[in-house]
Amino acid sequence: MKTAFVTGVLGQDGAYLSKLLLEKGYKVYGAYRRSASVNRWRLKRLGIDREVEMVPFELLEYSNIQRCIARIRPDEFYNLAAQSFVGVSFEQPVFTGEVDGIAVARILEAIQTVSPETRFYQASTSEMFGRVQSPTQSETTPFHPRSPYGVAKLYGHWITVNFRDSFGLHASSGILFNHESPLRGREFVTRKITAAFAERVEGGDQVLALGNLDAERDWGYAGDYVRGIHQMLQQDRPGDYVLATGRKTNVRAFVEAAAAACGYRIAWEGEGAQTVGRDARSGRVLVRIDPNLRRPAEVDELVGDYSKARRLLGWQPSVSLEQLVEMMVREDLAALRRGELLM
Ligand code: NDP
Ligand code: GDR
Repeated sequence: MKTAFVTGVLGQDGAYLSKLLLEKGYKVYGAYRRSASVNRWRLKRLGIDREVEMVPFELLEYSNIQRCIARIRPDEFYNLAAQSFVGVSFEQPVFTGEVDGIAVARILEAIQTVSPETRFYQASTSEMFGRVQSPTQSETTPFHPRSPYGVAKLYGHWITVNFRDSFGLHASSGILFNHESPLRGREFVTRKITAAFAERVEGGDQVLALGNLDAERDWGYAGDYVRGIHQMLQQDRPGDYVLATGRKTNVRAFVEAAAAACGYRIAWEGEGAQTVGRDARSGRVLVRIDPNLRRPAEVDELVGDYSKARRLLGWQPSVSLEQLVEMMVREDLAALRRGELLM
């Protein structure tokens, strides 16, 4: 039986990847950080909370990382844990640098020392491209990160490449564009939007406050992306791969799609910070702008070129943006109708 060690197991990708690995017959060790209230809602939602062996794990503590790896000596190590919120990284640049950057070196150092046969995956990101220099971004596009998060992840990416080149580790980096799902955290804009509209339908009266409506992202479905992550570690040779859909959409259009899935049509009025989105039928304000939600430096547009992954991994996305929005709204509504609070 193959063994996999998944950091960030309680996050969106950790949950989907663990489910996939269990289906493939792996023994899955799920690494989580200790806290007063550990929340396994995603694993429960996928029905796998009893199947994953949970391991307390802290990215900031080298001895803890080394002990875990020495004890388990996993065939595959997926490093998904991170301070993953770009906005927060402007408030916590040093912490983000430690967790998303330096910690990757800790893990690689520990693997090299106690389990050099372990295959390693690093969760890199399209945020490393930042101020984009070409219409689409691939593995060869130059990087120019625009946030402390992007800068920290760039260190994580290069240290992965470096340990591969220097010590021959089977270490791969997945440069993943935004991927979403019903299990996405509510602080990210897609889920913030679908959850807000679902709550409206169920009688809520909160106006949805957003920052920059013009940002363009390449949004895919997380379930597709974890398939690609797993495939990267099944290759004879390690490498770096972009996973994306090749299509970009702005935040405004995502709002309209989520509203439509809930039976609303948005009528926009005003400019910039004065923009509001009304329900075209009743005239009620559904969306407003909160300038505090804008970032000190923004990534205006991203759209990925995943041809390398298609060619070498046979990977391609299977869920369109319309299907994704529909799926997220449907699950949010279903959870509310079961009487659950949206997480
Ligand atoms: P989430 O934020 O949902 O999950 C991240 C997990 O990391 C959380 O469970 C968190 O624990 C854990 N974590 C944070 N800090 C530590 C720490 N110091 N020690 C141990 N665990 C820690 O992220 P996603 O699942 O969306 O993303 C997975 C990875 O992929 C991240 O590295 C992210 O940066 C990267 N990525 C994500 C993309 C996306 O669109 N989703 C795109 C590209 C890259 P807790 O539950 O306690 O908060
Ligand atoms: P991102 O995702 O920063 O791309 O990082 P997020 O959903 O936070 O933002 C996407 C875009 O929407 C704009 N935006 C808002 N964002 C949030 N969170 N809240 C708002 O109210 C809001 N209004 C507008 C943002 O400015 C941005 O342009 C995600 C994370 O998963 C990272 O970990 C990952 O690496 C990248 O995707 C790829």
